[in-house]
Amino acid sequence: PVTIHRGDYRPPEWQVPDVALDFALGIEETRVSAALSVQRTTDGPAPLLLRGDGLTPAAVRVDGEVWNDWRMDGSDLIVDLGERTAAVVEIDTVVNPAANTQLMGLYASNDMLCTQCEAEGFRRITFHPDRPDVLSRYRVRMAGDKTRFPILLSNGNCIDRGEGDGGTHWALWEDPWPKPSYLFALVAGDLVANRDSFTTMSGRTVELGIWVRAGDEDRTGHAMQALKNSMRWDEEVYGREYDLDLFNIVAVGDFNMGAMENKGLNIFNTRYILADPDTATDMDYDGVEGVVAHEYFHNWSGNRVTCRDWFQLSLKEGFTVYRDQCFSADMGSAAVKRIEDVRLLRAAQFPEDAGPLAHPIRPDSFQEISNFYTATVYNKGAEIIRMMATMVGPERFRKGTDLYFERHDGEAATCEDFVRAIEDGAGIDLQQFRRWYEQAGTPRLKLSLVEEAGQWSLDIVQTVPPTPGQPEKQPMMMPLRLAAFAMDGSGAHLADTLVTISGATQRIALGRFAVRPALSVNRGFSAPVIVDFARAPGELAWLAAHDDDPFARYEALQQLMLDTLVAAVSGKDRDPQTVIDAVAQTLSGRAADPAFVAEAVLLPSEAFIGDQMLTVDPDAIRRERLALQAAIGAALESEWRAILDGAAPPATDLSRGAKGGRRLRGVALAYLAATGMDDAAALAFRVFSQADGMTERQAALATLAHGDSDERAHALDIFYQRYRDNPLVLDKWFQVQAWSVRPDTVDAVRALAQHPDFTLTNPNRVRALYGALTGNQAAFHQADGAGYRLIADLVIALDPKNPQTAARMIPPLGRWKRFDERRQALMKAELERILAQPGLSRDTTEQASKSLL
Ligand code: B3K
Ligand code: ZN
Repeated sequence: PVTIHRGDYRPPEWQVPDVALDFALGIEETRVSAALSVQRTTDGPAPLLLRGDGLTPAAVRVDGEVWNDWRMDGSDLIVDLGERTAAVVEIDTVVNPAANTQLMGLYASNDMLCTQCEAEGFRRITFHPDRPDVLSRYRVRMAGDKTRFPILLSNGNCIDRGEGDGGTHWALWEDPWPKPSYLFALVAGDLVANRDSFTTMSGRTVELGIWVRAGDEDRTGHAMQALKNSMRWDEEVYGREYDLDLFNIVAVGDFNMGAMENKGLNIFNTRYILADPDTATDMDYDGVEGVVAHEYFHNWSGNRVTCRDWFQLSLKEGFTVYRDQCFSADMGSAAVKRIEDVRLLRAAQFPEDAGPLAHPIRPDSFQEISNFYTATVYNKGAEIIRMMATMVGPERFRKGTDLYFERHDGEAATCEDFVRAIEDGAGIDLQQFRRWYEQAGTPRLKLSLVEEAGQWSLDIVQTVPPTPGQPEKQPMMMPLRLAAFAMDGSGAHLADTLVTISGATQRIALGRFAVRPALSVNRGFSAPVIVDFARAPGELAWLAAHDDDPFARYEALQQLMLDTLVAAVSGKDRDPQTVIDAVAQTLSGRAADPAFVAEAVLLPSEAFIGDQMLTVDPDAIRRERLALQAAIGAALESEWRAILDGAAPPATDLSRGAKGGRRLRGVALAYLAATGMDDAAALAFRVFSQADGMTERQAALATLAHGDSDERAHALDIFYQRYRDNPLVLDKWFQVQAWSVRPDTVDAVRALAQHPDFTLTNPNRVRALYGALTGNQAAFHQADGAGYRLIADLVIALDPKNPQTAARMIPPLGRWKRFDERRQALMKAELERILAQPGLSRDTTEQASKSLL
């Protein structure tokens, strides 16, 4: 495979100011005629390189004449235009959407046609430079059968439509905004819309449409509200107004990712559009809101200002994730949102940064760009933007982003452009801060408190670990929010303070305290780092109860739980009483903020416990975590029962209080069930049966799925019969079984893969079953290697159909270095078995071979 390097970037030799596309639509055969008006940017002649993937040119014309000066270079088309500086190049291609199982380019999903072009899918529709720094105005004509495709959509505005021969009709769409090919979209199918409108800050009316299959329209209300809220929020917080008269969203059932921000025509995984109380959990609702916002925000951070090349992906993704995080924080509880974001970062990004696939948020090289839509580029990328915002404060950050949009509107920009705009607009020197774009690896801050004559200071030693290709690291610049409290009742207090860390070692004065102060550090997770700071359980418990920052209270309780669990796993006796008391104390505040309490009292995940250990022992972690869960469940039984005794808020009530109440009930049920009490299964079954919505129903089902009661089988059956025709809910049925802590889960997953409702052609279903398994640490790492084998079998079977989704299943196998020798050997053997497959995709080859290093 060819490795592409960031340093090799060269500007395009040809620009394509205009693209005209003509589609004759068919599920099994779609004919595409493309007319590219090209303009040379170089002084002398240069061949026109048009990328293709799986295409054959049926005809090539230049300025209306049949043209023979072209050749294929692999799958690309090279057209020799001689001395010409401009030309209209016309190319005809034919594609088969029904056979497109990769779900890149033009494909069929449930009898409709849709596209996915980011990053390099446009070249599967027609020949084109297909690089993000080539921006064009698009004019799209499409024609097709009226009954099969009553709805014809593309980017921009529909400027004409009419009837054709033989029961066909056509539509002509024009997008006035120049865009890169990855933002092109087309949809044709039998769809119905939830329509609404939005009046922008300057008084323009925008027609909004959310397009779904007939029968699903009643489940689009939440997405529509989220869209309107996002549009208003971007005006108020960033001064960004929508720029077309039309904004359409289409939901499709088969989709590789969450959604796609195509200009004026977002295409979504149904999972992030459809929601009603009977079928979607509160978390699903939040997912819809967050992804709708994310894609909408891309209209400015991504579309109006796009990326120069794919190494700059975090320019649009990191910034847009940061924007959607702030939006969701504003719509709900900021503290809970921050906890969720940090939990995700630790679960998905920290392991990536610590493993063989570690890369900077702006990678230096890749073989297949699809492999770089990672938690690092997205979520660590968002943390980097957040740090800049934290260091300069909201007003100055806004000046920086205003300058960024003003300078680069209509351009394909770089991460460097963004940093410079923040420097100039906000007035800050980010020279050293740029290392966050260059260096991979999670920085570690080792902290110690020192005292001299009653004056206390904090000593910080910063290290950035070596990562593949980067043996030596320089210290990073980061904002660290801290506070210090006297636990002796003297009232001495260092109030919330923001310091900038930049050295390998640094000392920070905390002030005068009679005894060692309780330090609250990295408040709000101001920097995406690992803090290494030994603290007594009593100090952590005190902070969990008294810190004035809710995120810091959460962190203190988590650290206390983590210390207790790690000690237990390492065979040290650690009395759970401090944890139990701290949980009880936190629970006493549940009336004020049940959502926060529900998050705070959850035990750290098995994977996160494993991340604290040199060699992960999945079985001991499972055992000790369940034991602590049972101890807390039993000790606080009356609290948990009291939470469950009250009536559940009606499922249609989506207020913060109601959602928080339901979340806490789910946690209470899990704690009670963990005790193995006689009535636990009956209790969970009662919650399951009485549930008036999916949040309670799924929580109860997941709890039952861990055990082996009769109620378990009964509930799974009821759930299946009730929802077998609803793909998104059926995903949950697969998922809860793959999450189970039962010892036979790997066998269960293997059996479920043979279930008539399981299919490899739907990425949601694959993730629901196999993705859940890789998230189930003790099951995936089952000592005999059966979990590894199952995932490798999946990758091998899926790769020929959908390499992008197959390759995404590999990273869990790449974490072998963290496990014992036996497991290491088993994991590596599976990676090698994958690599030995003939005809393996570039996606899977890159992930599997890098995972072995
Ligand atoms: N920009 C899309 C990513 C799609 C990439 C698929 N290989 C989703 C998003 O981040 O909004
Ligand atoms: Zn995005």
